[in-house]
Amino acid sequence: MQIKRYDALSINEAMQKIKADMGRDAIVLSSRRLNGRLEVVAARDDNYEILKESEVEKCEKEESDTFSIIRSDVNELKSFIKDFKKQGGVYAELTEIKETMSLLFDVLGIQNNGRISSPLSKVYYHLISTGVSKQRACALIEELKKDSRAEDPDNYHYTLSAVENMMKRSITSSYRNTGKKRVSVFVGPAGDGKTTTLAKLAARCLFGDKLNVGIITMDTYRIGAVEQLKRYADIMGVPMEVASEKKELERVLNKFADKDVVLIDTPGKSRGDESYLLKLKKCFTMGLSMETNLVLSMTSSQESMMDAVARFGVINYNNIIFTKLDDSKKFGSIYNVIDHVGKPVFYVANGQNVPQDLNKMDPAKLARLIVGTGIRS
Ligand SMILES: Nc1nc2c(ncn2[C@@H]2O[C@H](COP(=O)(O)OP(=O)(O)OP(=O)(O)O)[C@@H](O)[C@H]2O)c(=O)[nH]1
Ligand SMILES: [Mg+2]
Repeated sequence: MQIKRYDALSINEAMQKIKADMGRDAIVLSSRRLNGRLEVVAARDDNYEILKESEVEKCEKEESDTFSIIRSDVNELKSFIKDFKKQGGVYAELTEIKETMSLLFDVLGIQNNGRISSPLSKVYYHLISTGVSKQRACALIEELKKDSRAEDPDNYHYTLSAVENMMKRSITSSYRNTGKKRVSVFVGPAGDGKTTTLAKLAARCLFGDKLNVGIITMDTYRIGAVEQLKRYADIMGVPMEVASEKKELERVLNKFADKDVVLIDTPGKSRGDESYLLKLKKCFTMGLSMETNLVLSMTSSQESMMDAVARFGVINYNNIIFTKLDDSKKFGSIYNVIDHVGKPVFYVANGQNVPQDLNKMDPAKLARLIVGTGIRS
């Protein structure tokens, strides 16, 4: 085993030096700051492939020690980030730390048993290719390591289905305390598919469940919004009312007191109109039990989705509906969002056709969708 010490200004720079000097199989043993500079100790085992069985055990112990060192590095970096956030105006440093963490997650995810081609490493790469964040992919791999069969190189299929099951279990924990409500509200960023999804659900309640449906729109902002929903309501023969503020909303909700289901559409709000969200929140605090669906488009970037789940958190939404799955090839961001906010996903939309392009989802279907390549029943 070769062990070397590297001096650098940042972990990012140190990792580049290590990679260039010792190659991709090198692992970080320790790192510490000395007078503003960083000292990193890295190692590479040249004889890994010809290790005897007795040595493998020793090696695995060393490796798990290494991972705990890396894990402590990651924790250290996390606390750096917290401090930097407090200081503000340190975008460059944050970017560097983000890149460094990304590299560290790679080291954690790839270096399973020292073999880049191990089934766990393949699963790690697969998860990342679906859009699952490196941090979450690493956490799943760590969990997978508890299952010895998951490391069988001849049974990659088993390893993949094991990670799918783990994801299913993790998603299931977001489905606690859920229950259908009579009144359902649709909120979300502009153009993400609120009105279309509402129309699909209205048709499903009406024709599928034979329920008595009423529709309300609060979107008096966008030109043509009322007409858009009215067209759907007229085709289905469902009554529709318009309400732009709390009093009106109370009035039309009373009017729909006899309905089994009331669906409420709201205007799409993009960044920069936080006061509107507070106004919307006030509208919905009328002692009436209602569920709120946050509608998010799969065509949005991961950052935009995370931004939306944070901003609309003011409204305390109950569920998330992902739309435009037909316009996306990978679905890992669904897992990132669910894992982050812990809210259930009962529906996903995969097309513009009303009412057919809507799929009922559960944790098993979601996990299959994310790990696999599409919606299979
Ligand atoms: N490809 C695809 N397009 C969709 C889907 N859902 C909605 N759309 C389209 O996305 C566009 C916007 O949909 P809307 O339902 O009007 O979105 P919205 O969130 O109500 O928009 P605003 O009210 O303006 O905020 C329309 O052209 C829809 O046909 C979907 O699942 N897949
Ligand atoms: Mg709309």
